[in-house]
Amino acid sequence: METKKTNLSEYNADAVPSGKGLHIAIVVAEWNATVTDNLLQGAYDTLVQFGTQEKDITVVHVPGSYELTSMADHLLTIAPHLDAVICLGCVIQGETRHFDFICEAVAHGITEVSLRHDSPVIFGLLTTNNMQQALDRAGGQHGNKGIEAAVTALKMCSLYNKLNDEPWSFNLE
Ligand code: RBF
Repeated sequence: METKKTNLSEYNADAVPSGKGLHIAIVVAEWNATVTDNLLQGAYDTLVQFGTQEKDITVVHVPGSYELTSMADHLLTIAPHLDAVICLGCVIQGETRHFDFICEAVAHGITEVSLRHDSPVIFGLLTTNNMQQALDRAGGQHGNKGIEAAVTALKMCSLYNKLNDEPWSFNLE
């Protein structure tokens, strides 16, 4: 069924925490690069818009979405000061079962990595039936999931930092 809302990437800028002083890695898959380039642009621009310095944003390209997880894990192991890792990729349904295997592996993998390290790892994987659906969500009529991934990263960094500073305070307003 067609998504009713047209732009799913609308957000309240006042509710987005500052990205100033944060170190963030973006891991992006080369498969379906027309789509993932747009996701990367959306995520990168959003981080800069909210104050993250360009020198503090590390972009790492991996061959395919399947490699997102191992690279996120590796980066957090060698650079534990990273405040967040954003994973971006695009898997498009084909005639064989690769779609299910890759999507499941990435979803479980990202959850595992985020539990193994003390920094949020953001799931920015498009899993679509065709290229048009992917383009619609990578700067097209349904917004840009890269922007949403960056906003989620900023919100999660803020939550982690607040709780790390004051672990017993549950009033996070
Ligand atoms: N990677 C993607 O990021 N998106 C895809 O749509 C995609 N389709 C694939 C289809 C097949 C049949 C195979 C074997 C791989 C595909 N990959 C895709 C690449 C995958 O994520 C990974 O890079 C390779 O399987 C090497 O580990």
